[in-house]
Amino acid sequence: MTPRMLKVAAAQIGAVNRDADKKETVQRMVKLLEEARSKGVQLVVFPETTFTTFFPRFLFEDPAELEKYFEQGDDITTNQDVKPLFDLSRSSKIDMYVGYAERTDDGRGFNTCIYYSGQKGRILSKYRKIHLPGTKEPFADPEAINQLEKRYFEPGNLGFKAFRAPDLIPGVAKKGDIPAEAKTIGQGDPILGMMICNDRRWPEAWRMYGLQGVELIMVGYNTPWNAKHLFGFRKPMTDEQAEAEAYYHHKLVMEANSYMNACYSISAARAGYDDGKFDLISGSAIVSPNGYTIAQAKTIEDELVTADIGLDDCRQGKETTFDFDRHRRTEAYSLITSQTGVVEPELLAAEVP
Ligand code: CDV
Repeated sequence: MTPRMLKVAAAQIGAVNRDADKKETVQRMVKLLEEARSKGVQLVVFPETTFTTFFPRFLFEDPAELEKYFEQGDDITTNQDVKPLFDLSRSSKIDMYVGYAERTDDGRGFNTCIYYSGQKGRILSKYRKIHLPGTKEPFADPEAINQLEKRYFEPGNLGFKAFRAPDLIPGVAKKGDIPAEAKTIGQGDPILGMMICNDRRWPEAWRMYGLQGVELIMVGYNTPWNAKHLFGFRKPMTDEQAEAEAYYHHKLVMEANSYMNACYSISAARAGYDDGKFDLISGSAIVSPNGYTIAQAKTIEDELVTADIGLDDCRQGKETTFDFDRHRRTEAYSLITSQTGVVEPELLAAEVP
């Protein structure tokens, strides 16, 4: 059997200010893609809403101003400002995950990412963020950092759909090579899944992909470390503690969920201090199916984080501890899809016999 090896990268992007020129930001992405090409990388993951600053932190009174942060149309790959990135992906034959704010042809707004196949020269898959954090209305406190994703985006309507990426690994099994009744775990073109930022904190999202045999999850993110109104004020913290905790939670969910679904993951941050004051963690990372971080960003700037990964390593978990077929007990999981919020057991009587 062909060893299913891949060289992959997270392309972390540092600060992008509110008034940044989109063409210049795309040039920063192009530079990272050129570095990826020089290192023989086959697949690059860029962050959430990569082309602009993370605009949902602002309230826009002028719709025309808001629109500058969206990419218009169902297929953005020929939009003038961003086209150079897709042209380079195609000429270099490097596949990409890219996040952006999508304004559809019929005027709807989504927080979206696409998987663009540099091999095929077209979009292979699209995902729209399902777990939108934050609020619709700004916080009353004028000092608060807002997260108005519920105002600007609809929850994603494309589900969690895994897909196979063709031509990334030569010589793998194709349809017809293996009898239909044979167990085909760990063969064929790589099975990929996409999430966006807050989705990575929800085990349901990972399990949806896990159930489709996913081998590599890609996630772009914008995570502030000091948005107190958003995270709550449960205990006083120094800035150092708040920052350390935001990193800890990011690493925790990437490692734990990669392990529990026996898949690799790549996470790519929009990092740094936008406008010199809006903090975002870095921590772009590549995690193994055993839950170990095998490569991680060292800076809060533009940085390419690379690793060689062997997709066959997913088999150990998928065939043993997390062989879902043998060990899952769906008859005990009905609350997960029938109930959204928490329903606690009733309060106890004053005296419990
Ligand atoms: N862009 C995000 O989805 N950010 C959230 C923050 C706001 C909690 C995150 O989960 O990182």
